[in-house]
Amino acid sequence: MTELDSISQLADRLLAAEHIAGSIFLYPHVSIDGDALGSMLALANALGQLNIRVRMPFDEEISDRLLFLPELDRLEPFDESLVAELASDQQFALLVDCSDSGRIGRLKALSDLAPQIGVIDHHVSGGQSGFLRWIDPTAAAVGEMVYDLIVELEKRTGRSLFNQTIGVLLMTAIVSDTGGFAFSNVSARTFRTAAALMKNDIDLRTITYYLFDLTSQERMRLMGRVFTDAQFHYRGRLAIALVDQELINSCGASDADLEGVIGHLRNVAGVEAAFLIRELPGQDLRVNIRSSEAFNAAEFARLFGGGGHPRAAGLQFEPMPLDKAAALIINKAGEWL
Ligand SMILES: [Mn+2]
Repeated sequence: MTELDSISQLADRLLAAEHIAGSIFLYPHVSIDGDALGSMLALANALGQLNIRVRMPFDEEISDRLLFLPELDRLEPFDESLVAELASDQQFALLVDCSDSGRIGRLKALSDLAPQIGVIDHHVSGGQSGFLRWIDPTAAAVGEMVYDLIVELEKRTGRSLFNQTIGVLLMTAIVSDTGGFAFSNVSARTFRTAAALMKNDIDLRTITYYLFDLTSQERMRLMGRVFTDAQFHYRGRLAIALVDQELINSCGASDADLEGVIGHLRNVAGVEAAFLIRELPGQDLRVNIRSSEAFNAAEFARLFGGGGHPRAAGLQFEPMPLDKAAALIINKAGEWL
């Protein structure tokens, strides 16, 4: 099936919803990000303008970085006790930014009951959920695909659907998945889509501030301590930072405040592999790895039962002193560098 067929069939199904009892349910992946949330809410806004009923049961805490988004009040708090009642109103389930209902958490119990399932996603690999699958790995974000889908809906209905709300939501989706137009997934299409969205009077700086720059005193203190104490080995080719719960607590910070730390370690000139070893609240240790092309982080992680991508991977250790875990990592990595 070609791209054109996929988008066309999905548009057909969405527009048919008006004449079928019940609502369309949208499902983002767990650990929701700006792309999944922005794309989902934008599509819901467009469909709402066409009198197509959309519901978004929601089962997560939204990160501070996404609380600036419009239309968050359209999300419905989900509880397993609501499954039967919600299912009776569900005519179509659409997975957004994921292609496997195994990635939507507890909501799978509800999506499994849908008479039909569809998928809109840009990840290469993934599961096989859904009979209507539109997967475009060339899209930097699902936000680009939802933009095309809304254009298609405009063509078919003769209605004008883009507005500032959709603009902010889709721009957030794209900015989020491209690191602010900085990653290698950015294409000419990404900029064409962004240029079209900008016509809706978008405040790009507000989006980038919340997504990337917003910080807190606690997080700033924690990062200061972590960077000050980071160790470098093998003439600066390996960077490693250790974080225990006591350090996090003494800064008044939380585990989530370590987001981004590992990227900074990897960015240090000369570093080929960076490791962040943190103690989790249950005393297990989590190791995040970021590397340059010279060091395959996923293969390294697999040595210890972990996994991931070639340049970003992770593994977990049973409770043990941080120093001991660091020695294991440093010694093994030394054989690779
Ligand atoms: Mn995405």
